[in-house]
Amino acid sequence: MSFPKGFLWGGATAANQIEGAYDVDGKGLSVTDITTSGSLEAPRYLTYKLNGELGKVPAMPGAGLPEGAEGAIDPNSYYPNHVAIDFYHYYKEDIKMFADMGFTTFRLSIAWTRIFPKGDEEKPNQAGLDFYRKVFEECKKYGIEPIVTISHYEDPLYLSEKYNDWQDRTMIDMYVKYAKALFEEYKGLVKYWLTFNEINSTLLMLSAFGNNVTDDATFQHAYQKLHYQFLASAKAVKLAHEIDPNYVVGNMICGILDYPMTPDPKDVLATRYAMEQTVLYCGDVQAKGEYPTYSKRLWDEHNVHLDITEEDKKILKEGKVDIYTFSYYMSNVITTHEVKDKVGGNFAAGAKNPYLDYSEWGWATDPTGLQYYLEVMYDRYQIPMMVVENGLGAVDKIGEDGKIHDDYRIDYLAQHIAAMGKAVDDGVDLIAYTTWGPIDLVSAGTGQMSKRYGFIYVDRDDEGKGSLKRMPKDSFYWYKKVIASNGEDL
Ligand code: BGP
Repeated sequence: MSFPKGFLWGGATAANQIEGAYDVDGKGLSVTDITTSGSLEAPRYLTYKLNGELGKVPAMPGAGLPEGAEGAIDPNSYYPNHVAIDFYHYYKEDIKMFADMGFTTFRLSIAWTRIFPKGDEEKPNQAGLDFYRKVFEECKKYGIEPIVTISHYEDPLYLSEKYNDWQDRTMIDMYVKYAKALFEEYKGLVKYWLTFNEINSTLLMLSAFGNNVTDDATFQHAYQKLHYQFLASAKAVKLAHEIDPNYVVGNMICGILDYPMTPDPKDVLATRYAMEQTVLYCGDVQAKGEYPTYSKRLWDEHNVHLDITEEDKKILKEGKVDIYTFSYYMSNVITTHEVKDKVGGNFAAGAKNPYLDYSEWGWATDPTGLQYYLEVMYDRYQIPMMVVENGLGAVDKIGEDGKIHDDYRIDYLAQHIAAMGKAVDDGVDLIAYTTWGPIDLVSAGTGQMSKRYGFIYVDRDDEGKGSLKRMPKDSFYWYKKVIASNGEDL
């Protein structure tokens, strides 16, 4: 197994899940700032005000705020993203710890509302631009190459409400204005940009993980949102290359692999259809620059009508991504038959795979699936790839000796790195690997801190209590060794 010389090793984060400082230095409210905490058993809520009354609605796919409601912070609710792990003030210490592990890359997102607080301003908020410049300069001090996600589920609340979650073309202009400000500001400091984090989650969340959403209106909303995001992404790619030909721009897909539960041809076809809707549709538009032939079936299935103009098609063709990046945590099982053995958990409810183990959150551990995904998608798109999220969320305990022996995380990551190495040996042009959560952070799905991913433990619990003290786990020293050996010594 041999990772190429110069392969980028690091970890991935998102602004809303690490920074905190949700209302500092001019930052505006993003949708995550009105999202309460939840758990494996109970959903996170969006809190709002309607006719002067506070209310809340489950933050689930297809659920928006009630008509006329405005997102609002309920003083009696707890919002984990308001402080998160306070990376906003700890960034120097955290980046130093990443450097101590030997990171050569670090994936983070820029909070849109630090740059454009409401999203419709003409000029960017300089304090926001200044913060990320300091972060990137800190990375460069250690030879760490940033991979920057432009939008990681952090839409400005004002825009989200005004344009009903990307239901208006104006959102494209708002996004491109934001991306332009970043491309101009960080020229020479940043090389890698990702346009939208897990852009396919808009569809994935409707039909996978047991969320069996079926109403046409929700699918119309989802496909329309995606059409405008595809255009925004394509315009950003083209603009990036105009501003700095050295910029490399990628998409970012939530790479959930589906397997048929039985060899019944109906299950095999159903699995292909599931993959097309949840993973291939977005990857094809962004990496091939056009809607795939099966789009018509997907739209007809839910009576979806999109306003796709000839100009739109030209934009998509001209804005194909340079690299294909994705997150990989688990695989799923699809069947047309009755499911006897179900897996529970958040985002993972469905037929259980009898050949795989599952985490406390119901996510299957499937390193072979990662090798398979890499080889299938490289064959499909033939552009360089990055794995920009992969990790094990687990309940880590501090041992009697005051240390955290997370050998289960070492085992999970070692298997997945070995699988990537096999894909590389099979010819896949893989250029980077960033584990999800190099440092404990707020879970997107549940808002918990107790679903820990990090090589670094952060003293903060699900109720927001703790000193925020950082502490290396056993995996911290293991990953240092992996990086030093360029993936050889697992
Ligand atoms: C992905 C998101 C990340 C991260 C990850 C882990 O969907 O891109 O932001 O949250 O999921 O999921 P969770 O945090 O729910 O464990």
